Amino acid sequence: MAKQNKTIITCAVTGAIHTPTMSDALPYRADDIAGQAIAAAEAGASILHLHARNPEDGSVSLDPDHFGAFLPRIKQASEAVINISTGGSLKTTIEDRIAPALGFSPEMCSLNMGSMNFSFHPLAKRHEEWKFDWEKEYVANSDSYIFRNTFADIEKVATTLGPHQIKFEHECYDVGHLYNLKFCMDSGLFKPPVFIQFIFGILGGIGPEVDNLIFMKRTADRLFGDNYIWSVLGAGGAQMGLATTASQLGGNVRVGLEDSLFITRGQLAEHNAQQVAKIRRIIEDLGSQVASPDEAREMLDLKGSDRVNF
Ligand code: KMH
Ligand code: ZN
Repeated sequence: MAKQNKTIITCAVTGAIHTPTMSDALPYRADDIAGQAIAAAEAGASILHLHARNPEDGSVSLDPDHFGAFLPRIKQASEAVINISTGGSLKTTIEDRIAPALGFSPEMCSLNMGSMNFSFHPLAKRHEEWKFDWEKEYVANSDSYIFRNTFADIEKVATTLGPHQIKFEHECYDVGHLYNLKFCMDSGLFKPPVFIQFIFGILGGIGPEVDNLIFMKRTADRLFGDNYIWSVLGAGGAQMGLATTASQLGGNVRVGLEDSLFITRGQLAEHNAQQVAKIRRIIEDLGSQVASPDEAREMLDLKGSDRVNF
């Protein structure tokens, strides 16, 4: 891995897994997404990973107008790097998934590095009453969902968005995804240093054990040498523990309500910034420093916020 002195905190503000019934804190209106994103940046997040939601019912949206309702406000109020998801949701094509990043040309966007089961159906059993009609079916039906990210899809994202100097957050949910990334790099699709998000604890991906984190990192060291920068996302209850371990091993971290609705076992987070403040406190208490947005830009070789399209 590339040597680094400071820790980048990414905050993933709302995502496409959780639904409004699961937590009142999950933002889905533009005001709330913008407000929580700005507060997360003030608390120490240098990258904001963003999905859009339909403001009427909180369902996942790829409508550029829904992104356009919060992106300029966040940019105006914060220096943070904006990263737009290309993950989509249960029923979206790769073209729909690319469209928001293509239109807004952010400094970063996500790129999922393999097809897989991606399920959160067990969450459907936790609630009797739902705030909105779509929620229960959306969550329950994720047991039949294949998260499609074929080599052709990956190439399409790379060749459509790469020319806009958008840096990818390579989402790797299992060790095979690192080999997919290596293959793509060897084919010339991505330039080093690549930014790899090691993801643990999604049902369908590798589990959230420290052994697996070490395994992923060792494998990435072998495949990419100094040509990569890494970060860790632990889903659900694994969030803070794995982020702490990653930061101690010289990696970067991702928190946010997309990945976990909790601040500690059994207690819902009040907002995204609470999770950012907690991991920042841990990182600093253990003797490291968090990277500012401009330091993150330098580490990741980003194009700069003056070259986005919002
Ligand atoms: N929801 C995370 C586990 C994306 O947006 O492209 C992974 C993610 C995918 O953030
Ligand atoms: Zn995401």
